[in-house]
Amino acid sequence: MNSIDEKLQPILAEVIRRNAGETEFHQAVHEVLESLGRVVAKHPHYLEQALVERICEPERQIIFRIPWIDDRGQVQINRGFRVQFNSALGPYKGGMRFHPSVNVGIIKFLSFEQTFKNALTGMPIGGAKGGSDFDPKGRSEAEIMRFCQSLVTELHRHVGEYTDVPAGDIGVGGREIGYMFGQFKRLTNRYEAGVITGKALAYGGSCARTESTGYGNSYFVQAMLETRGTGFDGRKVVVSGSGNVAIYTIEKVQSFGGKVIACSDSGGYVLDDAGIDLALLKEIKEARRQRISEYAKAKGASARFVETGRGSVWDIPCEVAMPSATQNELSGRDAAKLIGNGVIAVGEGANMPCTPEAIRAFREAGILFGPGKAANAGGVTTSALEMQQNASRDTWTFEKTEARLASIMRSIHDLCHATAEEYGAPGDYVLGANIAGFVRVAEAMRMLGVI
Ligand code: NDP
Ligand code: 2IT
Repeated sequence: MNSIDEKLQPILAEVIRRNAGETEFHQAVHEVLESLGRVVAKHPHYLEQALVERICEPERQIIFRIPWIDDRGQVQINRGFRVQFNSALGPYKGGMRFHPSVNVGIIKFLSFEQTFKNALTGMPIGGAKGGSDFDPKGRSEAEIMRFCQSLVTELHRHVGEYTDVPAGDIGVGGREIGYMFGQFKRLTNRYEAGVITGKALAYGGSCARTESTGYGNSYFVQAMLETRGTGFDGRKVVVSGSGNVAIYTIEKVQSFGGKVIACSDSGGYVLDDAGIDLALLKEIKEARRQRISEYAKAKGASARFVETGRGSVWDIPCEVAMPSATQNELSGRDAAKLIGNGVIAVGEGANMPCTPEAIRAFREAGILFGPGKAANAGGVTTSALEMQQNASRDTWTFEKTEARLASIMRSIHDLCHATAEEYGAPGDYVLGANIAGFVRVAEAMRMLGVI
């Protein structure tokens, strides 16, 4: 289950050599290649025309300087990235991340994952990701705006409705999308709504885009639970993070009857045995933009805050775990703890939140495990629905948009499930997602010739 076919080993070796030090990218490629042994054994033609080698090499990588002036009049320099990984299925598509940890290896792993995720949705979108090492924490509204404007002053040359369509990710929400679209519109003198997604409803956004990643992961986990004749009702759930994905995961899980007892941010986690008070969480995170510790302060004795370093959110006993913060946030040790505490399902809301050791532990223990490229595909799915609405100059209702999201999440689940079965690994969603995503991209690439 966990070794790479010998025909594929040289491809991983070359990826490691060519992308030295980019450990997250190596990790993501390793996981996909591990799944492909069964495909090339059954269909050796995928080894022809350096197809797998080409799938592991980004089509284009853009790195640029972002100069901007802070509120004290000092010049600040950040680095901007856009990795346009694969456009076999449609224009490049994927979010922008603002976080001090961003580097080319992280953006490369994210855009590689995005390529297969987008293929799984069945929508006509290729894979990309971008961002900057800019840290939005503690920055004023005016600084955020100037930074976004400077970033787009370069990025606008590389994006477009038919070329590459950015969106949000960590540190990039509705506010930043607005500033980026505004600068794009000004520089190009075009009201090209389809150049970016995650827009507000006031200027071409889609209903349910804000909610879609968290809602989508909840639908995916619900579908996995149904394969074992059960659901969320009455179950204890732990969600990590307290950003966009986490908040709307909590909202949907609660509506399914699950009880979310904890969530977190980089400073620590809060445990609320009565169930997370979503209105308070939204007020603290979306309106006041404060730390999660404020939640426990507001709740007094009924909630507990545990600082990072003094414990992990994964120590809390639960039946469903939904990591929704960042890559490699759930270790092999955390997985062992969750399994010991009786977890039955894990849905990755974040991209690659579980380490390879954690994934191995979950798979070996027979835990239902929804990998990010399938489970968190609801966000980009709704982005593609936003692009459809923009292209047809139409606006759909929330109900219609959410119904399409729910039905696409069901199709992604069923595709991964059926593919795992077809390749002799029933219930293995990692294998199913990697193979199904690969086959869609590879088939299109074969038809397009060596490009
Ligand atoms: P947000 O910026 O809204 O929230 C991120 C949350 O994760 C915050 O609570 C943040 O805490 C925490 N976090 C981020 N980095 C770290 C870190 N290094 N250590 C500990 N905690 C951290 O981002 P999103 O909710 O949009 O994204 C969360 C995850 O979901 C990411 O992996 C993203 O790639 C993925 N994703 C997002 C989609 C979307 O549509 N937005 C779609 C699919 C996947 P703090 O505020 O303290 O930094
Ligand atoms: O990781 C992701 O899928 C996203 N951040 C959303 C990408 C998008 O284009 O909506």
